Amino acid sequence: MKSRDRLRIAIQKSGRLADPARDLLARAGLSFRESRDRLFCYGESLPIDLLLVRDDDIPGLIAEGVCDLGVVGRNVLDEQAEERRARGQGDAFRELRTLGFGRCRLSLAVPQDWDWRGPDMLAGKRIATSYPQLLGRWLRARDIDAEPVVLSGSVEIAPRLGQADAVCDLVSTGATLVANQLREVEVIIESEAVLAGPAVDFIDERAELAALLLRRLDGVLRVQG
Ligand code: PRT
Ligand code: ZN
Repeated sequence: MKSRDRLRIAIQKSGRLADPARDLLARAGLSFRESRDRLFCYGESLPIDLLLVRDDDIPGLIAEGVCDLGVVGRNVLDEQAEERRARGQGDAFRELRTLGFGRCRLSLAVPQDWDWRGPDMLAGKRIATSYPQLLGRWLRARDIDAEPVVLSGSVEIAPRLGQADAVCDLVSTGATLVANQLREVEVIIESEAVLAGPAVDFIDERAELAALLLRRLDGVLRVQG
C-alpha cells in the first residue's frame, strides 16, 4: 500500500447512491470544495477527499489503492469479489459498514405464466443477468446447470425479446418486473449501500483518519436507527 497522508473516498458520481452518500458524509461532518470537473472534491473540514466515479469502478479503485474507501452496493462489491476469486486473485476489498440506503435484492424472476415449482425448473434455461458470478455461485450451490446470458442493461426485457427464459436482476419495489410480466421467485442476495475498504489495514496516517471517520459514521447511523 502506497503511503499517503490524506484519505480518499470514492462515491458514485450520479445515480441512486450519489446523493445519499454525500448526505451521509455531510452528516459525519465532512465538507468539500467542489472542483470544476466534479471528479475530485478536496476535503476542507478534514484531510478526506472525494472521488466521483461510476459505481462499478469503486471495488477496482480500492483494489488498486487509488482510493482508500468507497460507498457502493453490496451487489457490485460481491460480484467483483467473486470475479477476483474466479481469476485466482486474492481478496482485495471488504465490507466495513452497512449504510442503510440503496436497499434492494438480487432476485431470480420468471415469466408470470410459469408454474413455479422450484429452482430445478431453471435447468437448461437461459438466464439474463448483469451479475454472472453471483448467479453462477447460487446455481452451483444447487447443482443446477443453466446458461447465464450476460447483459449490461435492460435485463428485464430479455425474455420478451427471446434472448433469455428468465432473469436475475436487482429488484426494489418489483414494479419493473410486473411491467415486464415477470414474477420474483428466489432472492440471491439482499443488498444495500456499504462502506468498502481494503482487505488489509492502513499503515500510515490514513489508519487514524479511517478510524475517526468510522466513529463518526457509527454515530450518525446510530441516531438514524
Ligand atoms: O453510472 P453508474 O454505473 O454509476 O450507475 P448504475 O446505473 O450502474 O447504478 P444505479 O445508480 O442504477 O444503481 C446503483 C446501486 O443502487 C445499485 O448497484 C444497487 O446497489 C442500488 N439499487 C437499489 C438499485 C435499485 N435499488 C434498483 N431498483 N439499482 C438498480 N435498480 C434497478 C434494477 O436494476 C431494475 O432495473 O431498478 C429496477 C427495478 O426497480 P423496481 O423498483 O421496479 O423493482
Ligand atoms: Zn454501474
